Amino acid sequence: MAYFQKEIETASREQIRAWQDERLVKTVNHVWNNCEYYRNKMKDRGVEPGDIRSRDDLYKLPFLTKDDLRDAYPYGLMSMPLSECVRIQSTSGTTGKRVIAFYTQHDIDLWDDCCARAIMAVGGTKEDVVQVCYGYGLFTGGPGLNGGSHKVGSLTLPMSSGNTERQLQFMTDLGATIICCTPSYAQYLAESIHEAGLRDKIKLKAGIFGAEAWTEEMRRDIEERLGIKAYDIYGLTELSGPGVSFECEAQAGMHINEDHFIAEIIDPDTGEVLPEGSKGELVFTSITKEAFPLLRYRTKDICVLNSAPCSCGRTHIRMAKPMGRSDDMLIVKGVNVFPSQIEQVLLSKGLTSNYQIVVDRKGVTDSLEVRVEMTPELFSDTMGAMTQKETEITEALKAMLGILAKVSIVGPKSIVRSEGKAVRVIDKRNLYNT
Ligand code: DLL
Repeated sequence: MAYFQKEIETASREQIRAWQDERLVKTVNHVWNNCEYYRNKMKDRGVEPGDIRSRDDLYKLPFLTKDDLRDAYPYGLMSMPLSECVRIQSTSGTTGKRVIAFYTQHDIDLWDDCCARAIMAVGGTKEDVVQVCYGYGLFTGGPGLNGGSHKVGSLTLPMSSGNTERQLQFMTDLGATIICCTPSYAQYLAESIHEAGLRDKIKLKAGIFGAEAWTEEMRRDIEERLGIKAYDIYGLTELSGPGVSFECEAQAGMHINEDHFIAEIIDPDTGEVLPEGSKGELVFTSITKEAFPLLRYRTKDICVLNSAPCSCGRTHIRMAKPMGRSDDMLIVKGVNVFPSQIEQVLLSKGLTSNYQIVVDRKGVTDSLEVRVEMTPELFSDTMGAMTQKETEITEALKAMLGILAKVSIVGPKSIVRSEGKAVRVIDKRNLYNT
């Protein structure tokens, strides 16, 4: 069993708790003294640094939302002088104004440690060749895993996203053993490897996939097609990037780096803190960041926490795969629909995860269409068999969602492949509003 920082990763729960108590108090004082935005937010809530003596007092602090971050753009949440900052990263801004996160060198060091833990948890060592095909640049995926891979001492291939032909060339010529990319791009790569007849030429043993929601069905599909173990990694730009949590060999939830982040689960409607094991919105407090600390940041990701001991020996609490963001949830005909539920049905019925969900509205009636690509096996079948498959999926979706969806099986390769985060939903109702 190999760890990057064994003493920290396997520390007792009491020790983790002690770090959290001490570091939370320090962070609260740090933002109070150095950031007017936080000071005002705390004053509005009637809280002073002296009121926060341990993590039991966390609930007293106000929540921070993405709107606060946009409001404070670009420097409002800075808690260090700009001269101490050495890097920015940024969100894509697809759901509104960009958010910029700032880092001191110390912040980057700790972030790299988190990613190094993730790489070693999947069996990575300095003997490995790590191919990073997350985007480099403002997106955190490339820089984060790159930094982690350097710390482990692995040979790092800083490929960035896209240019699939070149990815395959480096993968085979340099014998990459660990690949890091979005799960949707991993599927695209698997497809391309298969088509190019390179399956016997690759040496991959593990993949570190994250940045978007993906199902257990998709994991099995990737593992089978690439002959690897597929591990999940989670993070968000606001908190540093990938490596906030990561999966170990047990593949049973992602260990949150609790010496850097305190996690809470809240009821997204009332803000009430829920007991461990409840499903709700994940809220994070960073306790070691200098430039851009976040207190009680609402991620909008819906998941469950579990502090039961893990067979890997790590003691840090685990989070289940987020089942999607509360803002990814579609309301169709008044019913809540998560794209991940649809993906689960499609894969369980032997279809691909190349799918698109189209929501429209005629008058006052919503419609839901699921377009999914046929597999080569289905392709060779008769039209009758395809229609039968469509009916079978329609019924399975009805059972899962409670509403009727029109299922269209479309030709292979007719749905655009993604090199980063996949775009699964086309909500034409929103298009009419803009
Ligand atoms: O996606 C950081 C990242 C890069 C994570 C590479 C993992 C690997 P953002 O672009 O700011 O940052 O998006 C953050 O993506 O709130 C989740 O909704 C979603 N997300 C990230 N990882 C996962 C995951 C990066 N493993 C948002 N499973 C988060 C499900 C994920 N959703």
